[in-house]
Amino acid sequence: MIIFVATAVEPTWINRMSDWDLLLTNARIATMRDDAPDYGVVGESAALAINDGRIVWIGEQSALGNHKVKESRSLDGRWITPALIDCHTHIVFGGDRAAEFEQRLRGASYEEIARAGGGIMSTVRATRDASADKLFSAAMIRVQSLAREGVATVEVKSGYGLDRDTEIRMLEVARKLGQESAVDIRTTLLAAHTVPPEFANNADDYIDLICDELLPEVAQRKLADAVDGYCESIAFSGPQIAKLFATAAKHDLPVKLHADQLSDSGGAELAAYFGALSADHLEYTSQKGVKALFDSGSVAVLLPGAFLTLGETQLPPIDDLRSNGVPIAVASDCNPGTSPICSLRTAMMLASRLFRLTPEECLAGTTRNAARALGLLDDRGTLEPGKRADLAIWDISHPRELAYWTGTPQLADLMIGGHTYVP
Ligand code: DI6
Ligand code: FE
Repeated sequence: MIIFVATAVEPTWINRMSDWDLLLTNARIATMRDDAPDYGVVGESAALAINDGRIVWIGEQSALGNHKVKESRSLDGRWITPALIDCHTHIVFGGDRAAEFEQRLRGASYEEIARAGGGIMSTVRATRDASADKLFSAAMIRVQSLAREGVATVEVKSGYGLDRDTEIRMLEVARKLGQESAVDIRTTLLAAHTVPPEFANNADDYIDLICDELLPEVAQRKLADAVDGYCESIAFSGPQIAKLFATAAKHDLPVKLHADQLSDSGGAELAAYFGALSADHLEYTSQKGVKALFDSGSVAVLLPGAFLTLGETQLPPIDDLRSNGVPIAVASDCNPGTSPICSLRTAMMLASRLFRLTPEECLAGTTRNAARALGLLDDRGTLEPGKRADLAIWDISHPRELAYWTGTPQLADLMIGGHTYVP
């Protein structure tokens, strides 16, 4: 279909060489650009044009010039935001931990369960026992659930294998999730999630195995986009993580860190020292850690699902992060132990209820800052000409509703790379 849209003013940015594939009109648009106030809202009635999967024009409809478009669609006043990005998940795993959930409700602590051989290790056993097909089909259901809420990019960590074969299998399954759905899956090697039983009291040797064998293989086969670790007294020490990160750098892999979740272990400083994309959790991060994150440009990824599930009372240093200008992201941390929450909208709601992030901070945290936490801000996370046309189209009257409601089917359309995706 060829439609000629004729209006008075020439737009400032036009792809003059080609026609446009799709023009969305009569929209409200929240660009979420950080150089614009108030959600980066564009006028009262706005339009957005897409060509070759990229945004080519955004502006007030009255500024739209004459263009040949293959298809034009009126959004009847619906809102467009950047598609959401879940920048921290563990959605590939075997089994579940519902029985532990009951034990915890009866009074057992996370640490007690872990020391009795449950906790992460029970998921490690179930994951080692699961076939790739089984891991894939269970994880695909989680990807689809996230996409039904407007999520177009999901980061997926390994870390429930803790041996060469299972860690590789988890990453292969994660890569396949990306191949078999339009959702973009970014994979992270988290072999340093906890010390496996085979290396009990010998965490150094396990780190050596990761650095000498697993990480080089993963890098060579391009199975991971980043490397993560868990810096905590129950997992790995600062020097052990430093060795891991130095090895990641040698293989040109960016790093991120589970930092200061249960105690101030200097995780934020360590992440910053290595120029990490992000430091995640941060409940116990000090002011020094916050300053270090600002200096390194790392994103603070807040995970209110784990905070809630663990019954944590120590809040991350939100005011310090804000006043120091550290970009804040929000993610689901979906995992069977500490955040059985496969819903980014729920994480947004929890971030505002538990951490008092404003709805705008929650949306920036699942778009612009989540993209930055994955090293993807040049490509997505805000609505700007040149960026990938990953759009969430909502039946809402204002984007503040996105951190307010949960469980309501407000997503009218999810576009990934310029194409509607129905999960
Ligand atoms: N921090 C967490 O909250 C999860 N991993 C991590 O490093 C816990 C994972 C689990 O309990 O299965
Ligand atoms: Fe996590």
